[in-house]
Amino acid sequence: MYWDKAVETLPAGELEALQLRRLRETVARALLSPFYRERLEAAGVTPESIRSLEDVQKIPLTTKDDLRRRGPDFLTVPKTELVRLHASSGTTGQATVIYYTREDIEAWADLVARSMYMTGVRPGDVFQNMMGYGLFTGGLGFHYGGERLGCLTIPAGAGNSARQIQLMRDHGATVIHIIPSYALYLLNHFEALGVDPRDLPLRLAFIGAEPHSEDMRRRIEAAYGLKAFNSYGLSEMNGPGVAFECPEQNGMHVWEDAFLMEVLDPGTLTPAAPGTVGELVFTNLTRRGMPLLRYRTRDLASYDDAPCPCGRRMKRLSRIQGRTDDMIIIKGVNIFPLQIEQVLMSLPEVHTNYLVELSRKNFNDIMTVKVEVREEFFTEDLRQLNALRKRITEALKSELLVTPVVELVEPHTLPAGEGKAVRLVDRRSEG
Ligand code: DLL
Repeated sequence: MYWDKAVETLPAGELEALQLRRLRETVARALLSPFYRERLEAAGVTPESIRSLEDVQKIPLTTKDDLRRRGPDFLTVPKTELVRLHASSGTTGQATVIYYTREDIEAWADLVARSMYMTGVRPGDVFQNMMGYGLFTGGLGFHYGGERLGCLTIPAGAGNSARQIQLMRDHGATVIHIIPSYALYLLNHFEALGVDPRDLPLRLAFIGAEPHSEDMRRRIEAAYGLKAFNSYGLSEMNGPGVAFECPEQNGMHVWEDAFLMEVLDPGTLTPAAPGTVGELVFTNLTRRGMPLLRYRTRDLASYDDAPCPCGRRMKRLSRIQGRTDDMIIIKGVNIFPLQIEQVLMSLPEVHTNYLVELSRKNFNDIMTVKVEVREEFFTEDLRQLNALRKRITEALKSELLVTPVVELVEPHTLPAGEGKAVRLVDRRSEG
């Protein structure tokens, strides 16, 4: 049940002691980098000044902008000790580069293997990794994890849907790693080929890298006949394998022996209480080549520190509710795209895809939600379609408190890809 029982079940107090020791070691290491030498000296932070975990708050926060501007200044080893680099997907602006030493790659592979093992993957499983190989961490991160665990690992990569299905059938994939929006999209190809994914030996899936709702997970589980686990990570903290769901499927355990997590009130930047949504801030506790201290992720979530029936004490993270930078403010109301998804995916008539467009007319913000409707509900009868459109509008309005313009479109007409889904197009600056 445990990949590393001693660490995963560390009793109260011992985990914190380990974290404190590693935090001080990391501060000492970070002082080897030009960036943190400047920052920490200016703030008067030394390893000795960190006497408790709360003292982490003495350390200045690190932002994506720091990484963009000063990238190589974060290195604590000569470049000759580096064996890999990855770059963030850059969904919000220019990409940032992360460098890894050999030990960093090994430690990362171990965390991913631990995550996979926790959900029930075992040596001998056939693991099809359907994420982009390359600068994105989702592909190679899980590839090394799968091999480490002892799976027959298929480096399928992203896209090429017909081949994905062929590979699954030919090699009897039992475990898949897939972007959730692509998992729903791929169902169209299964249907076209007349193959029912439930007839395949698939039993587990890892879905992550983009926000998705509980209903979306249940749809994927039902359509594929498997259990799907939420997986969270970001390039700046290696990539995947930062937090992962256990068989309870009730929050993602943060691997706190490797990452010190803070959840901060986005306004005051002071610690948020358990159960309260705040911005996630992470500090590497084991990284060698490029340790980051108090990295602001911009991701919003809450945590639960109650013991989990699985026996792990490590805190559990809620679903990522959104990012501080993807919040839509419309008519003064704050809206996260995930709220829209939650409403849409709970309606059986809604197909797999949707798109939110913001525009401006006469100084008024307009939110248009384009919704794909399942074939069987897309009738020629205008009255019925209108009734459905009204129902969707009402459902969105009661969740969001603003009234969107809902447009119903036929299945497969909205743009869909193999990478992270684009759910929001903001044209307000054009109008
Ligand atoms: O997406 C790492 C990853 C790969 C995670 C594969 C899981 C699976 P980046 O490209 O740097 O790294 O993007 C990181 O994606 O800050 C979140 O905003 C978002 N994200 C990642 N996982 C989840 C998730 C990878 N489970 C950014 N739910 C993060 C919601 C997620 N958002």
